[in-house]
Amino acid sequence: MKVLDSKLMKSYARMASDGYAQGWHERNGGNLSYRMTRAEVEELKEDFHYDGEWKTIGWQKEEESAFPGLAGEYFLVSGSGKYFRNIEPDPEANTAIIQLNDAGSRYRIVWGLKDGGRPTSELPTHLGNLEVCKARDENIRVVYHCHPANIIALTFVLPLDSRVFTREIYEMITECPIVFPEGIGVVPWMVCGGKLISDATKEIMKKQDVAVWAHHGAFCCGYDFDLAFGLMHTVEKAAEVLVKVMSMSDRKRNTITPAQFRDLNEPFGVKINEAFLYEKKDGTIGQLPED
Ligand code: 2HA
Ligand code: ZN
Repeated sequence: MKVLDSKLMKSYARMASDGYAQGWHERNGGNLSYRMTRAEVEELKEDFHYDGEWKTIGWQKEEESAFPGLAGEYFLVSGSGKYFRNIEPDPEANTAIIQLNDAGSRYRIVWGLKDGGRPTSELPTHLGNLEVCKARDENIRVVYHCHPANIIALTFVLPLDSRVFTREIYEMITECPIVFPEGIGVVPWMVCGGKLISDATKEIMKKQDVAVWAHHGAFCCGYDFDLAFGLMHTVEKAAEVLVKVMSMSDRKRNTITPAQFRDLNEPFGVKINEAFLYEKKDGTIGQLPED
């Protein structure tokens, strides 16, 4: 089958357009990667070419940038400098399918980027995340990065602390702790595309499905495009409510209490991480547990 006719490419491109429609992908902002199943590779490989050069993965020395947990696997990724709004009209120019070598230390393009180019500048972060996510749950295949305005806005006013960020977001929409009971990790400002930010994000993704990058955007993972998009959408919607609340007051008159959050565990079959259910003294927004 042709990649362009596949359900995989159609779902990938639809997610790119949905993210663009949300306003999360100004210019070339954001990137999206998908770890293909064996069945998808089998179905599409008649459309692949295997004459591409094996290239090093990023900023690091080859031995430092190996992803052995992903050796030999195939990924559908967005292109560096490409615009999300152009993916659905022309996937072959704006995305690529890459294969990693047997050491997981180099990649080659087997499909796409037909007018030239490289995979996303955040490729090492995507592969690092996909590797740790696969190790904790083999079904996680999607890693998504975008620039949602309300999440970014909150990184200027909330303490850059995973507990505070998670708790404040949780209080905004009841569904939040059910959708991401392990909460949100927060990475302080760092140079994007670099090793430091990649390592920091990977540490978060070992346990959590969402990582906020201060003054930049967010990363999330999921089993499929619906879940990854839905997760980002949920976090950003809650962030929007919090921005509205903070625009009206620095204090909440009413909110969801820790005891009420615990009441969600049983009916929804989740175990909301207790680290986020600390007691607060009053309705002040952005309190640390030790405040
Ligand atoms: O331009 O979003 O973080 C792509 C990015 C880099
Ligand atoms: Zn970005």
